[in-house]
Amino acid sequence: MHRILITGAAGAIGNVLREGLRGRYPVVRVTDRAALGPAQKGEEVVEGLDLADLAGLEAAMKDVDAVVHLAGTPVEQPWEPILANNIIGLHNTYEAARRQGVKRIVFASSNHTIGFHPRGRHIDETVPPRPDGRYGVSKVFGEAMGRLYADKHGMEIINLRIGSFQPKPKNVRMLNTWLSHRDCVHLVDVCLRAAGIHFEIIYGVSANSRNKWHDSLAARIGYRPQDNAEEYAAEILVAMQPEDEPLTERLFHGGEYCAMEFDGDL
Ligand code: 15L
Repeated sequence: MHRILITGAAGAIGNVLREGLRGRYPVVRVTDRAALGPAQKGEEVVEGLDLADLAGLEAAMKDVDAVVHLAGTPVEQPWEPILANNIIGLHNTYEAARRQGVKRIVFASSNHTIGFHPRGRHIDETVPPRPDGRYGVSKVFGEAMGRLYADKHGMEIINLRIGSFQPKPKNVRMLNTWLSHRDCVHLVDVCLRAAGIHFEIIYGVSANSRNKWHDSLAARIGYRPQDNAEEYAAEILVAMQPEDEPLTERLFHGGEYCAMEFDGDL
């Protein structure tokens, strides 16, 4: 792996990965439509790149071995930005990568692809999607695009269903779903280096005692998370007991995303 590209490098996860992966690969190219600051040693910077710009994306993918695709709308939003960034922009990203012969994409998918699965149950990567909003639907679309480009074009795709990427867990749900910064860097690093990849789904979560998401690949490719949300349990549970969580949030893996605009039956 000589040159990797991180899209959305100015975002929350992007910043941490930019910092954490620097020096681990000969060249780390970073893109974003926002400002990225000066290139550090071993970096190439492409600023002002919008996902609508297929030609620009193609240029940014030249001589790239693997893409970590973070760019897009990262939260629940109205349909228009999700359509532009996570549907059309996602397609442009895959298409640009294919045209430039990029071998691997590590895609920032989300736990909101499976948000409406009941939280009482442990789940793995084979459960059917149950998105909890437009954002979740767009991530299911992103995973399906990866499936197509793996099967039709032989690209190597890993979808990371990221949990709650935070410096530390902030509420009861995150005792299950937290992904620490250093575990995230380590996870993306092992995904970039893993051998024998075709199309995979991994849950992006730390070594939380209360974790309910399991996949068969992460440990096999060397993911050894170091952080456990349980260290913060006492401080979180002083502020809020599990039974104080709103019902819609307590019942489903997607938490507050399930509660948004909810008018279904429980
Ligand atoms: C995500 O995918 C979102 O980007 C973030 O805003 C959180 O909602 C996170 O998941 C989570 O589930 O905690």
